[in-house]
This record gives sequence, structure tokens and C-alpha cells, in this order.
Amino acid sequence: MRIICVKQEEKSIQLAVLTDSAQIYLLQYKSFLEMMKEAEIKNETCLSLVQQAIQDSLPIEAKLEDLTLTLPIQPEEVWAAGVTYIKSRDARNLESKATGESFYDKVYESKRPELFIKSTLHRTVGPDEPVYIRTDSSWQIPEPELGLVLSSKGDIVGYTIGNDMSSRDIEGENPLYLPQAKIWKHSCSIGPSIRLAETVEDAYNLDITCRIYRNAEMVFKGQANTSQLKRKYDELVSYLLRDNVVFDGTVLLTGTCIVPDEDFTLADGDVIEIEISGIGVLRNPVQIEKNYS
Ligand code: DO4
Ligand code: MG
Repeated sequence: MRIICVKQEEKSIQLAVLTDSAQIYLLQYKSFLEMMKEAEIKNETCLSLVQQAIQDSLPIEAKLEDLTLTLPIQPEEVWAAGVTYIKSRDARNLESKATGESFYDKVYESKRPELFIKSTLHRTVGPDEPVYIRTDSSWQIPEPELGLVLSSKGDIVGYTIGNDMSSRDIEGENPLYLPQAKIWKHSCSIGPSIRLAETVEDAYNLDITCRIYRNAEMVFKGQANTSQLKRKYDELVSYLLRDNVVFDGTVLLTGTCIVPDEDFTLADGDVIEIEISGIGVLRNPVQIEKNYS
């Protein structure tokens, strides 16, 4: 089962569950955070609340295609791990023209992982909303990543899909430019659903596929699997919690394992699809924010 958030009239939102047989049940919560709070108060799991709701109600008539989905969770903060896959390390070495042992080589091997703040709620978009590309960069890519949905205590409540949009030329020029290479308006997307952790058989064996379309033609396709991850999810979470304040619903992206070839850059009008087995397809059109030009 997958938890989705449905946009209703007058900008209101409603949490719902999509079952494996494609039936949709509305849940009595406006948001995933509300459900997390209720589970905590009742000392239950989100899964038991959802199972109860399925038992006590009937599915709605509408099909998934009839609904407008929004962010499945409204995270105050989205964090991200970096250089957790060989593919990412090698891509960073290439874009920074590294010679000898680089910081990327070191962080891939070191005990402490790279963690950075990627986004805030107001910079984050949901399914089908446009992600923006920067106007001062000429080398930009999506980064398809598995996202961990966390409680304030660091429990992994669920899994989602994230796109850590990145500027390769800005980061490549100087790693100290990382926040500018990673954070801008609409530079992060999350969705389309959350898979509750208890329903995922093996989170280290999820297929990730990224497709990019230009004028309806596929111009990039890449595939990987979370079994290629260098680190453990709990290890990443434990570093995030150290001396930190972590909010309920924080999303931690676990790093990219798919990087388009050197000559590829995103363009206005492209459409990015990121698919993770059991979670769905996160689709976002690419835009240049009209107010900048
Ligand atoms: O080192 C910079 C960022 C790395 C990253 O975002 C990733 O590996 O996914
Ligand atoms: Mg990334």
C-alpha cells in the first residue's frame, strides 16, 4: 500500500491510501504529519491506523488518474546524503577535474558521511509541479534518490522518491559553492507516495529508474538499485541526529546512483520521471522561472 495526498477544491488536501489492488480509501487526516501525531498519541503505528481505516470504510469511486496528487508529506526540512554511490563519486571527480585523491574520494571511504540541508518546504514541489533550472548554470541534472521519511527520533517511518536537482558546473567550480549548486526555488521534488516502512520487504533492493523526455522523445534513461549503496540507512540517520533538531516528517535523501553523461544538461520543457519499485513514478516538468528572464 502507498500513502498519497490528494488535492481537493479550495486548496485543501486529504491523505489517502492506495492499496495494492489500486483501490483508494480516504483517511481522516489532512496530512501525513497529522497521521504521525495521531499514531504517537495512540501509541500505535501509522500502518495500524491505515489498516483500521481500510477495514472501517469503503473505497472511493475515483481512480488514481482522476486525482491530483500533491506532496505526500510537508517536510519542514529535506536533508540529503552525498557520495554514497560510486557513480556519484566518479561524477563529482569528473566535474571538479580532480587530480590525485579528492575530497569526494575521501568522503566516500570515511566513517562520517556527507550530509547537507537540501531544501525547505517552500522550495520543495510535489508530483507534476515544475522543478526549476538555474539561469546562471549551463550544466544541470536531476538526481534520482530514495528518500527516508523520519520521525523526530530518527525512526524510518516510510520511503519516498526525491529529486535532488543539481548544478554540476557550480559545484565543479568550487565545492564551497555546494549550497548554490543544490538549493534554489523549486530545486527539490518529493513524491508521489510514501511506502510505510513495515510494508517494504527489502529497502536495499529497490530498482531506481530515471527517464528524461524532450519534445516527447526519451533523451536519457538510467537504472540502478539501492543494493549499490555504500552506507546503511541507520548510519546516515544517526549522523543526522547528532547534536541536531530533527522534525517529524523530515525527509533524508540517500544520494544519487544515476548520473547522465557529461554532455547532458536539462532544458526548459524537459520532463523528468523517477521510478522506484513499489513507490511509483515521480514526474516533474522542467522550467525556467518566468520571473527571472
Ligand atoms: O557532494 C556533493 C553532493 C552529492 C550528492 O548530492 C549525491 O551524491 O547525491
Ligand atoms: Mg544528491
